Amino acid sequence: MSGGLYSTDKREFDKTLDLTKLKPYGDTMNDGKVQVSFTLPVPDNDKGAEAAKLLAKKMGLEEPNVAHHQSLDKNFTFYVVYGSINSTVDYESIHVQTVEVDTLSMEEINEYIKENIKRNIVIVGASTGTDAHTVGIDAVMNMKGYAGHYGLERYDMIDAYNLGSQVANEDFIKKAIELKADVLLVSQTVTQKNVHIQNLTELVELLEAEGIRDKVILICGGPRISHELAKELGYDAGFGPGKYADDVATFAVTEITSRGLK
Ligand code: B12
Repeated sequence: MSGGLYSTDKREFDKTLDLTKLKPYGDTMNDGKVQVSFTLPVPDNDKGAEAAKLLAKKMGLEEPNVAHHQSLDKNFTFYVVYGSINSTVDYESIHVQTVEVDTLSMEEINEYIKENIKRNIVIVGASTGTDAHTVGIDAVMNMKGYAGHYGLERYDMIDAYNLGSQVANEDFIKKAIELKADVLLVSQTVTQKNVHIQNLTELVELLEAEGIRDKVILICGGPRISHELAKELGYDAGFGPGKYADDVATFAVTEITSRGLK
């Protein structure tokens, strides 16, 4: 499968593809094949496999087939089930809110700051609330970076402070004020019972109460964070998987200049 499927010549590529009725692709166009995996709290036996199949049917899978089952423990079994779905979506009518800036390289960002902001900018980041996951915020901030993208600590024109994890919103704000932060980065990984929403919302409320919400660029990120959700919660931007320090820094520096915060 190539990117050509999604280009304008898509109908030349495959005459049966209708992007207004998009279905999963397994082996042939429009076969609707999907794979789901889950764990059931039952022993690994035929009855468990039948339960997995019935559940897959209830999820809307036609002709489900338990392709893999593996005992995790005496009373827990992991299943992989294949099947087809009939549902379609209209790909042509989908509009997604995304951060619309062309990502600059580290060198270009340093240059941009020198030319347009004319001083080092201060970025303070943390995993807040009870969240103990540090890998995401480290990926963005640590000197060594992640997946071939250097982290913010390596940028000459950025003073980056990574406060680590489980930082209370109040402490985060206190530190941000002390360090005269231009940009705040918040990482949220755990989403159980919507704790990320509560945490993120509380931070915005506290920043507003301190009267500094408008004076900083506020950015959140994490595996379940989209730009759309971030905007909804009162953030300037949100970044999820596949986004790195250069994406965040590009947004931050261009936003600082366009909002006249220098
Ligand atoms: C490692 C890990 C842990 C480690 C964390 C160690 C550490 N120092 O970070 C430990 C063992 C401590 C842990 C604990 C828990 N974990 Co955990 N953990 C993971 C795991 C395996 C990997 C997460 C990770 O490091 N990803 C790699 C990073 C690079 O990806 P990322 O965070 O998405 O970051 C990228 C982007 O999202 C973005 N980004 C992230 N943050 C930010 C911030 C900004 C500002 C920006 C711009 C971008 C950005 O940039 C990054 C690079 O692209 C995931 C499962 C998985 N495979 O994803 C579960 C997972 C996240 N954990 C989970 C859970 C449930 C827990 C616990 C509650 C388990 C428990 N019952 O105790 C505890 C919670 C502890 C707590 N108080 O927070 C669940 C979360 C489910 C949910 N929907 O909430 C997951 C998904 C596992 C699962 N399938 O159940 N965990």
